[in-house]
Amino acid sequence: MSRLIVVSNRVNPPSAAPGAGSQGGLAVAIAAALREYRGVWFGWSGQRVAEFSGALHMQRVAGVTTATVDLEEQDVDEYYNGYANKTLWPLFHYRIDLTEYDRTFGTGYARVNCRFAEALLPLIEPDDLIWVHDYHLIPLASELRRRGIENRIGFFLHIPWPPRRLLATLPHHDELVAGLFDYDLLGFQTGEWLESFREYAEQELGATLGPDGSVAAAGRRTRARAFPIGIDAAEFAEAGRSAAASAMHERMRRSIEGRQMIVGVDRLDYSKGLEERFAGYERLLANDPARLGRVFMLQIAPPTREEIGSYQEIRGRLDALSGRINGAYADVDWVPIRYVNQGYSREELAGIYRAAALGLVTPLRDGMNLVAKEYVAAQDPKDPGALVLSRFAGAALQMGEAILVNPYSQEEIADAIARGLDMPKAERKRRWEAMMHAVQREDVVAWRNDFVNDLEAVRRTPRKGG
Ligand code: ADQ
Repeated sequence: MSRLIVVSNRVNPPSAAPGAGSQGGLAVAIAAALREYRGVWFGWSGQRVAEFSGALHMQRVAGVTTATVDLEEQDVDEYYNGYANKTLWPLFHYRIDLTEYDRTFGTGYARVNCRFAEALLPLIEPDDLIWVHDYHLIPLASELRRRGIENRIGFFLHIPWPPRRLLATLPHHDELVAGLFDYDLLGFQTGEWLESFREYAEQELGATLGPDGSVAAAGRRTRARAFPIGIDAAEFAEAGRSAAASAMHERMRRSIEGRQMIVGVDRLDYSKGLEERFAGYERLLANDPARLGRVFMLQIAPPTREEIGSYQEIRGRLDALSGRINGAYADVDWVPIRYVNQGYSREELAGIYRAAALGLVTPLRDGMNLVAKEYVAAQDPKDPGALVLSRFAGAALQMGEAILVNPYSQEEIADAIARGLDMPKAERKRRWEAMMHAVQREDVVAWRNDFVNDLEAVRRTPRKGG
């Protein structure tokens, strides 16, 4: 079996102490992949240094070997906060209004990808499979090929692929996308994003599309497929059976005091539709005063990317909005929104999800959305909660038994919440069973096996002239 090298911007090895702090969906997925393969996880350490040295920090944590490099302040500004999170993230989430185009961002992005390739080079053995993750690292394969690497290299995009006409607003978009043709395999979350990519390749790059998923342009050929990511369903079920989960479930049960709890769990990001969600919930309270005092919403939203202006602004707006709604509707013994800005361990999250009558997952645009899957996995099979899910999350394609909504519409959100809260138990169980089946079948193990097997099956013909 080939060795696996995983490359992602941040490296989050599995925590040595179970339950100590939170781990994002990607971190859990990658740790699960590396547990089985004799591999290395490479990326940025998260540390900033005065001068880039390329020195590798090697570590072994809970069976996973990690190799990280530090970056300079300017690298972090231009590559991470700049091109990745001020340019590509908003653009790929259809937020052209928030997208910043600055030439220095592009330069920094190219420089860091070049630095990553240099640092990674000594770790690569001839048979290794290299699996690169996400929008921070699109040019990495080209940088490795330029240095003579002929290994099989795959790329997985965790976020949506935008429509062609949106992507065309990015200066040098064609150069960026051309870099993807140095990968042997490209993975997208859903058929919809895959289609957008193929259309872009055909229309903008004159690519030829093959029936087997191959996409060829400018003398290079890659293969593109949808690989919907899942959660580690077995691990999450185990987290749900832990003492920490039970303790949290009991704590929630006591504080719910017979009311119905609606739960939302998201990184504090404008793509998650939190303002629209609060406004939709407010509409419910305004439409249906009988629910006052009988329902409340718990929104957990730890801040992310706090150095970026658009994130500071949305945080300010959410503080104001939750404050306004609570001010308008709260009573001496009840508040409609419990708005919490901290993270919780996976065990605690499992206990919180289970205590809720309804999960509210309404991103405006989301590559997949693992919270929807975690919510389903955490439910009590005998009395599961209902799920309201945005039709613009990749997860909606696999979870058609959720109550699907247009997250931009306050009325639809309000109606969907009411419907979910009032749904008879038999219907909740029927819908939950169908969703749970999909969550278990299309879990992170299937996702990883699928991708790695496809990558392993690639036959490479060495390129001429790099
Ligand atoms: P994210 O945008 O981070 O991921 P998501 O898929 O929902 O979105 O994953 C979030 C993860 O963070 C979940 O595992 C969740 O439990 C965890 N999390 C969120 N809030 C938390 C909190 N308060 N405490 C603890 N944990 C918390 C990106 C893409 C998604 C895609 C994933 C995986 O944007 O569309 O599904 O990658 O590919």
